[in-house]
Amino acid sequence: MLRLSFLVVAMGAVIVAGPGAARADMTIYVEDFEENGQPGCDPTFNHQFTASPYLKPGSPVYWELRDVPSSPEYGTALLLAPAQDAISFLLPPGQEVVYASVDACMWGSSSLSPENYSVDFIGCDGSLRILLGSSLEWETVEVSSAEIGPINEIQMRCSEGFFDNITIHVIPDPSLAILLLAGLAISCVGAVVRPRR
Ligand SMILES: [Ca+2]
Ligand SMILES: [Ca+2]
Repeated sequence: MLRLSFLVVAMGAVIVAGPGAARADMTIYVEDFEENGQPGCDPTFNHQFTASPYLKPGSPVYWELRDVPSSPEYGTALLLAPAQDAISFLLPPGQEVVYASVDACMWGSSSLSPENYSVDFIGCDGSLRILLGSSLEWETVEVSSAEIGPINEIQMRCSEGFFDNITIHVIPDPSLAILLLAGLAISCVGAVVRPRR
């Protein structure tokens, strides 16, 4: 019976904690554009570089991993000048992204086409677009799954600017965890009520 009580408490903990809260089974991945001390991409993040949809057709696509001269603390960062990077996540099955953030430092005028300097977070239940400033200072933009559902993709675009420290918080899919615990609880109840010989 002690074992059954533990399982019921564990199930309650999973339900109460919900997505987004800090928890022991959360994994944090950061794309810092460095691998083994060299410029490089993290294999968890799948980058797809295309033309920005907010520039006229035929505009060049240029991206590069390079140091940020004015911000050595960022090390290597991603320069888009101009381009769009659509990032999806290569995660094990049964995982979901409950939080995402991006550091960005823009320059150049965004007055003609503000949407060309933006980050889109695409979730299962909606999306969020954040327009970036052009102040030459780093800013952090973020979203949680409470706003748009589990996050599937991040789209970053600009005519001239750096992006770095793309961060995601990943947890086991809560519905799968609850199903698993429910299955365990049922088998445990079966063991408890089974008549002894
Ligand atoms: Ca970096
Ligand atoms: Ca890295």
